[in-house]
Amino acid sequence: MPTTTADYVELEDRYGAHNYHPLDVVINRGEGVWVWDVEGRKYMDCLAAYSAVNQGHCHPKIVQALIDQSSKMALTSRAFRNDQLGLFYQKLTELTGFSRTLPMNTGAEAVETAIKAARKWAYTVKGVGYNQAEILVFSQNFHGRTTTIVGFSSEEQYRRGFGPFAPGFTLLPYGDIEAVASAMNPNVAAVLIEPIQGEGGIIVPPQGYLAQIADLCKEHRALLMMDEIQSGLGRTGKMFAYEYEDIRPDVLILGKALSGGLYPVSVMLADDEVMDVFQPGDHGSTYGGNPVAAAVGRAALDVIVDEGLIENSAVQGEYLMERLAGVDSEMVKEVRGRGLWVGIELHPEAGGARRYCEALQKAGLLCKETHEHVIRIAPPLVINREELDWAIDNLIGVLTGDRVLQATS
Ligand code: IF1
Repeated sequence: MPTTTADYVELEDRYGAHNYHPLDVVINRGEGVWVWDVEGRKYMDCLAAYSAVNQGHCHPKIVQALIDQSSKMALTSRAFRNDQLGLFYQKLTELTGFSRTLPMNTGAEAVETAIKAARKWAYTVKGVGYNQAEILVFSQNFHGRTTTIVGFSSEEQYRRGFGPFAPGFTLLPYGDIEAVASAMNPNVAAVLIEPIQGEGGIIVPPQGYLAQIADLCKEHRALLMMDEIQSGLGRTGKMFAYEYEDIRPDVLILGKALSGGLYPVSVMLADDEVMDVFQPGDHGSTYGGNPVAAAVGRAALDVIVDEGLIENSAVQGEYLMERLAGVDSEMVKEVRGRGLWVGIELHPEAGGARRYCEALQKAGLLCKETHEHVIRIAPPLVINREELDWAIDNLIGVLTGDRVLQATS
């Protein structure tokens, strides 16, 4: 039986696919913002499973929903109905204002669902010629790992070796409204965009950019499809990041924190005109909309609202930015973000963010770099001021000083 970190690492590396390069910390317990490794060390989780555990690890109310529902009825398939799905739909409509939900499991599946919806809407409602629909997407996007989705990634590594890819996507620079304006043409079915690019490096577009895209979409009758899988559900200090621009997309895609980390749950939301393109048999999923997912999803949404996590994200996030803005380190190029979602971009001379993440691990903070030079900070939204101060003190210690030297020597 494995017992040490090294044992577990060896076991994984011996039998698993090598498609990740994780930090060598083997976690076996979590509660709120904290996790523990197999050797009993305690860490603050500053990644929150890429925002899937906004509600904190193993939130008791969501755990209870999982236990209760999974011991009663777990999976019916959509060939039959279940008593949980309608309640989940209703909650989502109340929260978002969209009239309909289509449930899937992973984020990538929900994005694929939105792509299918946009294309079919283009042919059956907008009147685009068959197989001519175009979807505008953005460089540095991240929408998942399916072959269609990686086909329009601008990240060479996500694509290399996985072609041939699906046509019908036009890649534009992110943050450049002129590029969107000139790409618009009658065949454009939709614009698919992250309101803040997560994997791209916590890239916040210029204020007004999303609103201008929304206007262009209206003018050219294209759907605005917002991927809020990572940015949504409180992460940025609003329920949805698009609220910063006072707009409403035509399609909203959610995942990750929709289950608080307890289960894969994703959805595509839209109003009737778009959702009605789906007829029985057009689309589906064995697990999508199952009773456990529906019950867990409903509990996860309740926790975000009832426990004031959006407000906490806004308040603590502002404090985090304030304190980081004052960091006196030659290594830091820029600090950016919104709510409890912050990217610290380092100068190339810093030698990459990975070694800082390794140093932070030694200091008791689990962070993950994105791209080569950005440390991202995205703790569960249940974090309190005391915990945040502790994290920032350590972060500043690592960014400004000898802790990195110590850790990497
Ligand atoms: C991995 C990244 C983050 C997403 C947005 C869709 C999806 C994601 C905006 C797909 C997923 C993940 C997947 C995970 C790591 C992570 C990630 F670095 F890869 F890009 F968060 F920044 N839209 N993001 O962020 O959702 O199918 O995974 O449920 O290792 O691939 P999924």
